[in-house]
Amino acid sequence: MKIGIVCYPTFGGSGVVATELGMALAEKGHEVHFITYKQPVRLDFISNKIHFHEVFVEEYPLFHFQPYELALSTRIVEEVEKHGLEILHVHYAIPHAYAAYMAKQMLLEKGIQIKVVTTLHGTDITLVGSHPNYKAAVEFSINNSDVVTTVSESLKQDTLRLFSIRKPIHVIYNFIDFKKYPDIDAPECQRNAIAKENERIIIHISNLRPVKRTMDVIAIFNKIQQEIPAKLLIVGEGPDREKMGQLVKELKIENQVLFLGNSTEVNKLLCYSDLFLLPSKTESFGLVALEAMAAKTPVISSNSGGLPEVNVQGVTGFLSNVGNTDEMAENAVSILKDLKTLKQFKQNAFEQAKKFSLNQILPDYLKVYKEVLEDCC
Ligand code: GMT
Repeated sequence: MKIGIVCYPTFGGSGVVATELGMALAEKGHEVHFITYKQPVRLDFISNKIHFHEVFVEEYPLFHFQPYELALSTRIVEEVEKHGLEILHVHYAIPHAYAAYMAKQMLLEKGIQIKVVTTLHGTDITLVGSHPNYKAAVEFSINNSDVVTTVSESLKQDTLRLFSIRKPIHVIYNFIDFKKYPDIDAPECQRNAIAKENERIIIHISNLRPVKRTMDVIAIFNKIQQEIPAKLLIVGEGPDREKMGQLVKELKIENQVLFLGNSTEVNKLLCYSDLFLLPSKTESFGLVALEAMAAKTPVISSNSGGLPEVNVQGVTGFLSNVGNTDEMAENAVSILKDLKTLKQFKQNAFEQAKKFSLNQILPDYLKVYKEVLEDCC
């Protein structure tokens, strides 16, 4: 198949899923074309099966906002014509599903059919998409996609609750490529580079936005480190970075908290981590929690959105109400306090992650592609 993928090329989960999917499809022999404004950060190889087409938006004095959707839909039309793409798989509805719809209409005028698959990822529905400024356009572009998928059952229910949707929604969970996860015992997994023998390593990875409740991350860690010697790794960059640094200073835990910035190799940081913190206000799936579990790292999370579909209470970690940092810290200590318990949680997390392996999930996307093409013309 010849598939165009439209996504955000940044560190956000939707871009990561889109990129990993594209690379997996190419490995299976499909021709994949990424169409976006920058090379996706997780795209670690270009081959004759993987192509990247950059979308340029010209500056013009009249434009207060650059018309990205227009440039994107124009580029889609060009690449579909040039390469004979059959499917356009857009990740994150805003503005990708809208641009795809426009491109599809332009192509129809030229007698070319393209099928549009839209994958909804989370905030495109829950936070941004349902905002009155965007709602009508998002609803229209979902209803006019040929196939719609969500990354969790919870996000499907949110979509049905917040919009008037006239078509079936397929749940296709996010996935993990286990090939990319080094074993805890592998030589490159150097935990002593980060922590002393008696210290537990706790980690949080996100784009440090308010929705991640980053202040809760610090508060939970502060309580844990009063009970158990520990280090906290903060991976990512974002608007909350400064506030987090300030709180760390106020709590006088600067020596135990390491801000590492963005990383393209989170698997290498996760391999020696003992616990992952994800106290988010809303989380449609929590790909990063799954990535942690694939690296045998149990998860302390909130119970919002799709997190209960990934993190299993008392088995792979614990889930608490949003904001209940006392309970989150208590649960964290109960996992970390003795090595036997920690080892069991690590193993459980790994077993649960296997249910979301690339090999299990990729066929679901291939089935959707096949069906949408068969339904063609
Ligand atoms: O909101 C983010 O942190 C980024 C966002 C994205 O789309 O780039 O992540 C969403 O999609 C991920 C991949 O499907 C999910 O794992 C995240 O749970 C989801 N984020 C939220 O719902 C807040």
